[in-house]
Amino acid sequence: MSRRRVCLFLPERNVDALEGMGNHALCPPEGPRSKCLWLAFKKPLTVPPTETAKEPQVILINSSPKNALKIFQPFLPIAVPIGLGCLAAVCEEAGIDAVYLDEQLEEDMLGAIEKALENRSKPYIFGFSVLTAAMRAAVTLSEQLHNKYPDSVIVFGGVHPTAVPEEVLRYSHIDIVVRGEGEDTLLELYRRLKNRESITDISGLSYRANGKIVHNPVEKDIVDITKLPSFPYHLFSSGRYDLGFIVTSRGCPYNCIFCSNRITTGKKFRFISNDLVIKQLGELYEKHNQTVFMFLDDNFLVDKKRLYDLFEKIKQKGWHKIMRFSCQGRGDNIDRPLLEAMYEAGFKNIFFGIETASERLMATIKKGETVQEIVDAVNMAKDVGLFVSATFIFGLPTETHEDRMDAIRLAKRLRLDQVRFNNATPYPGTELYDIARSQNRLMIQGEYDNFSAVSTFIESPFNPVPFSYCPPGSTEAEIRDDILFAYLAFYWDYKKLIEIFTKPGQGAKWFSAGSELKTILMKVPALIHLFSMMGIKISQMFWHVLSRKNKKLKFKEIVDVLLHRF
Ligand code: B12
Ligand code: SF4
Repeated sequence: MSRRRVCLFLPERNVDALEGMGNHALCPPEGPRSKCLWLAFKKPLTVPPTETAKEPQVILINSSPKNALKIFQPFLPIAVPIGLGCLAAVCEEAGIDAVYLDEQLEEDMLGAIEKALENRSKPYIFGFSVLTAAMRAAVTLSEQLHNKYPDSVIVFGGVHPTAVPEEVLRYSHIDIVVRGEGEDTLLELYRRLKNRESITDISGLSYRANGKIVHNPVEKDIVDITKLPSFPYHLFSSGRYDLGFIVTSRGCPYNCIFCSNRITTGKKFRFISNDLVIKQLGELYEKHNQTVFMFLDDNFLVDKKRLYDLFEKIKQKGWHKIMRFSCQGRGDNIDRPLLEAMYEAGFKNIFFGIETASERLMATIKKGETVQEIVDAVNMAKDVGLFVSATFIFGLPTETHEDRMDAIRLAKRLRLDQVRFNNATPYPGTELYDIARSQNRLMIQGEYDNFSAVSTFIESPFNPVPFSYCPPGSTEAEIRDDILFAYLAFYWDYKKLIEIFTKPGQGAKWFSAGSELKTILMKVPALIHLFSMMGIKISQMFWHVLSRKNKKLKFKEIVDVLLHRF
């Protein structure tokens, strides 16, 4: 029985007759012969039908730019690539022996892949997990892999490819984009490629066919996360990752204009069972010695019933005495009884996205809550005894210098424990992106190389990263100075600085020089470098004010900060 050979892009056409031609006639015009997915799997197809064809080898790659956190790199734990982990879990469950590699860990990624593939035979499916900041790294590596293994299939997934599949498929070496949550799609894609079946009708897939980019509609927009396997922490237990995290839900019903969360995980809030949460915490405690956990859910506090039940389960285990938890939440989801119950269950840290002190801006960014609601929530959390971290965003549409000064005053007044001041970044797929573009103020450098919400803080003073958006009425230099001024105003307090060093596990894990003396001592050179760089950046800010290059930030405001009068 012979199997029909099909071009995966155009399954209705029999391609037997085309074999031996220089360029596959059915391939997209820009694609050379090696771009043809059918030819990619040609070798196994030519084995006699009685022999079993070789299974494709899946290689999942977490893309990451080198030295992503710049001067802060030595002080931050390496985060487990959660999306890749979720895909790994379903591969394991389905019996697919996939390879997992993380660019955050490898000095020579290409070499690491070659090594991993030494005893694994073709055909290869390379799956890249890509955030916006990692797009350049992903394009570079995938191109190298395509050149080295021209008969492989290259698949991109994650928030960036989901937001801009068309742009991603501009690169002729990238064959497929998987849009949205990838568990079901990856398994289906694997099954079809393995069985030499057409992939053209897979939900949520984008690909090139006949010179055009086709976007298959998404039939089922979300994955049923209650049916997913447990997160595969064992795959990340090399000691290099921070395993103190758990994700218990997906989806966010809100509409914040700067946020790209909904692009992949959708608006419907869904959560896994509390029994599974307890099972995962138990595994992390017993097998991986973890006691400090961050609940990395977009919106942990949405469903109170599930929370009270979870708190009870944690207490029944006695873990509230030995573990410490943190989570992020919205002010409008919080009330005092909830905070007290959290605290009792071991939740000692909470993180809020405050974003702004201006009700006008809060409406502009469509957060769906008021500044007052967040202020009330922060005050309650402080009263209950929680360690409170928060972020503000500088450079929002219509924002003024005064709005930014108000935000700094609010951060100080609220007695927040840790604060981060980010620069507004119009990530693709967000409403802020559309606003920036409509204002003709979207600045994309290279392959989104300048899309970093934390660039002002982490960049070197000698190599500043140009902003991707700057609202009318403010200059980039003014916003950058205001961000540095905000950090100075907030952290010009020896108690806060001491706390950063003495309580490294505290807060949102934004900075840790280590908890043991030996680790801290080893980081002394990096600390000196960090302090010098921060010192230079703050001096630059001073100089802009003194030389009147920046006329908005006042010398008096700096003096007030230094004298603790701001
Ligand atoms: C937890 C979290 C973190 C954690 C851990 C991140 C990590 N390593 O995964 C920490 C705190 C470290 C972090 C840091 C940052 N984060 Co973050 N983070 C999140 C958050 C809230 C949840 C991530 C998560 O668990 N997602 C759940 C999984 C299931 O979704 P997923 O990762 O998208 O993966 C699914 C699909 O995309 C798809 N998929 C993914 N890869 C692939 C690959 C293939 C081959 C296929 C087929 C499918 C596929 O299938 C997966 C499973 O369903 C997301 C928001 C969100 N909801 O995603 C933001 C988010 C990813 N972070 C974001 C940002 C910007 C950052 C930072 C740059 C911080 C900052 N403010 O500047 C840093 C840098 C991170 C880095 N290493 O590059 C942005 C990314 C925006 C963008 N367009 O790139 C997001 C979307 C939030 C936002 N503000 O909009 N983050
Ligand atoms: S910022 Fe938070 S509340 Fe707003 S859309 Fe994103 S996840 Fe939801």
